[in-house]
Amino acid sequence: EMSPEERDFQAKIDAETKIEPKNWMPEGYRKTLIRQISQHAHSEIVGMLPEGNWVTRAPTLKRKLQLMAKIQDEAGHGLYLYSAMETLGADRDEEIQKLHDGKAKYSSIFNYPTLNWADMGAVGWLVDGAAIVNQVVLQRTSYGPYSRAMVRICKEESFHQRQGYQILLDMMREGTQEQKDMVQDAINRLWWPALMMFGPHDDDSPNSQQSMAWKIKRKSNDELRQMFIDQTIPQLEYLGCTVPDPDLKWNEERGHYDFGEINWKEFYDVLKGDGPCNRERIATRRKAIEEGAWVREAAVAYAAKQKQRAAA
Ligand code: FAQ
Repeated sequence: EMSPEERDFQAKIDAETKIEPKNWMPEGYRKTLIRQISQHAHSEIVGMLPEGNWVTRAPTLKRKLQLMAKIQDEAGHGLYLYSAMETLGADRDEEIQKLHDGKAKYSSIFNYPTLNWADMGAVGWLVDGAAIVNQVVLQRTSYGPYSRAMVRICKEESFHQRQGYQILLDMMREGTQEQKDMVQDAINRLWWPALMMFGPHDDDSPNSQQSMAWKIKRKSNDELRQMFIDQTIPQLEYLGCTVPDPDLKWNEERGHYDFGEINWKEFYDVLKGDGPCNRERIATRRKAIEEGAWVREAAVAYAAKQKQRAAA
């Protein structure tokens, strides 16, 4: 027997009416959203680090400005998502503390190193490319603030993806053999981790069924992964590169690319904190928070002073 609140909530979900912060919602719905949106926000913030690694070594001023603009967008996405999370009653400081204690998840992809300049291209093309496939669908998520955040974020991610692909195109068209080899090397290292961004197989995804029923997720992990591969392989061919998957081939009957099995042990090792860069990423975030403490304290003191002045 549904309560009137539950009935109203379900009616909204059925009618594709967004759930807004002040509406009644099941506790599980609220918790799932806090989990997903906080993980998403942490991913944006930690995701600044692999690219931050290359700001001082960008090959031209133009590339440096583009890279800085992209990284600043990611900071903006993170703050935007933390705000969406706060509308659910979660505390930003508490959630960030969980990240710094190694208790919160963020996307596995950001625990891999960026070893050469071509990685900046491959991150933009593959990582932002995968992010877009996932986030375009999330524009239709049932929670209003999250859905609206995705609309803006997707616009910026499209620019990121284009700038990444352009880096790789330039290197493949005008580069030396050594630069072309760097592109292929970057793709070889980032291809499988990019596919892991979509999460476990649907059958091994504990959250999917309920999240799909609540319309938090609109397409499954495997569906999105397939969409990403299908749209990325023609771009790969246009570049003149390959992916490190001997099983990848077009399947005429399915109308999709077949592909090999992901190394799930590696995926779960990274989730447990044992990826190549997990410790370094968390240590860098902790240091940034500690070193920025005086700025936050000064801002609070300034705000208090302004308030006092206004009252006087
Ligand atoms: N990494 O039951 P499911 C970006 C966790 S893009 C780490 O399938 P769910 C832009 C999952 O959280 C990246 N953990 O879970 C950018 C769950 O954990 P829990 C961020 C993963 O939620 C580009 C457990 O495994 N995008 O930042 C991963 O239904 C370039 C079981 O999995 C988003 O977060 C993974 N790859 O589906 C920035 C998109 N996969 O808490 C800088 C929004 C799964 O139950 C540079 N999120 N897990 O222990 C989503 O769409 C979903 O949360 C999924 C996972 C699809 C990621």
